[in-house]
Amino acid sequence: AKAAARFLWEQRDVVRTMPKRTRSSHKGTHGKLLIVGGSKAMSGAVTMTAKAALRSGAGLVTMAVPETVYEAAANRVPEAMCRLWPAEDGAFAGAADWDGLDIDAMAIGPGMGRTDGVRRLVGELVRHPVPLVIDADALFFWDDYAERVRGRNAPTVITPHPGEMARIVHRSVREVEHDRFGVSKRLAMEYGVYVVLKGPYTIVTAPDGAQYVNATGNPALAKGGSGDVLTGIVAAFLLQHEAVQPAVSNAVFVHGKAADWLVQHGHSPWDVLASDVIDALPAVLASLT
Ligand code: NPW
Ligand code: AMP
Ligand code: MG
Repeated sequence: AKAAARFLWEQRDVVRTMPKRTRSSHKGTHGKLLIVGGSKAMSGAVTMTAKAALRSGAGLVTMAVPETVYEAAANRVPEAMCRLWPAEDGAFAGAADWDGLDIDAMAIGPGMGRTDGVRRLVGELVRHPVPLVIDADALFFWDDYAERVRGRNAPTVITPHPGEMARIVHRSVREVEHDRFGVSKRLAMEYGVYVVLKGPYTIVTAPDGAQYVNATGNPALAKGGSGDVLTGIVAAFLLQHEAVQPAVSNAVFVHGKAADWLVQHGHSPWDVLASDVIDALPAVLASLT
């Protein structure tokens, strides 16, 4: 049998694969990202994703949110554009409004909730043929659209934490944690997706089964919002890298490194907020140029 291809993705790999920003670039060069998320009870998630994406170099970011959370979302990230999609009970009502939307990549899930409207919307969004990051509540409906994901002809990245992964593969969290490599690899190869199984030592698995382990990050990230920030970095890097795996691994590395930087610069493992992780991105990215 062929030996398992497993690699540690280190700082030198990041430095080697980070894209350069050319002198002649303009905001369109670096990609138009659509982030679909938010609900009345969770309006912060989508704004953290948007801000993280902008801090990670995305050229133009639009947040599509249920119309009921529009003001909360728009007011928090002035650099992002905002699109109001139909709402029902404070969450998405199920229909996407693509009118005049021109996008290069999409991230879906943060704070969406799990209503039937969200279920219908997510099923529609995965049909759109652009690079796609699926996270959080959008992963809750995996069984509904998994076959459609297999047929996508643009890259798909999913970013489950162990609880979300357990639901996707119909196993317990214990079983997932016991075989993180095996569970990730089977899922990635079966559906042709890039799988980011989060936690200490996040594993990125490519559709060909190759696996890349990340060693940055610390328990300061064990707080609500951390994953929403990661999703924004992943989406922004997808827009700017030539290849998907380095984009995803670099995003995971930078996210963890930002948390490490914080605890080395006056923060404790207790106090760090997901927003602080976004605010630490400049220091980390500057160290990689
Ligand atoms: P437990 O808690 O240990 O018993 P869910 P979610 C289990 C939004 N947010 N890491 C865990 O078990 C997100 O974007 C909005 C994590 C529990 O049973 C989503 O849309 C915020 N979980 C939505 O909330 C800030 C683990 O998995 C389940 C685990 C729901 O996301 C916060 C949790 O997963 C948040 O990001 C592990 N290692 N191991 C905002 N400000 O707007 C086991 N679990 O139920 O899918 O919920 O991750 O909180
Ligand atoms: P989520 O559960 O979706 O908010 O995602 C949590 C994020 O924080 C993921 O990127 C995890 O890898 C990271 N994280 C959570 N706890 C730890 C930990 N103890 N050590 C390192 N990273 C962590
Ligand atoms: Mg999450």
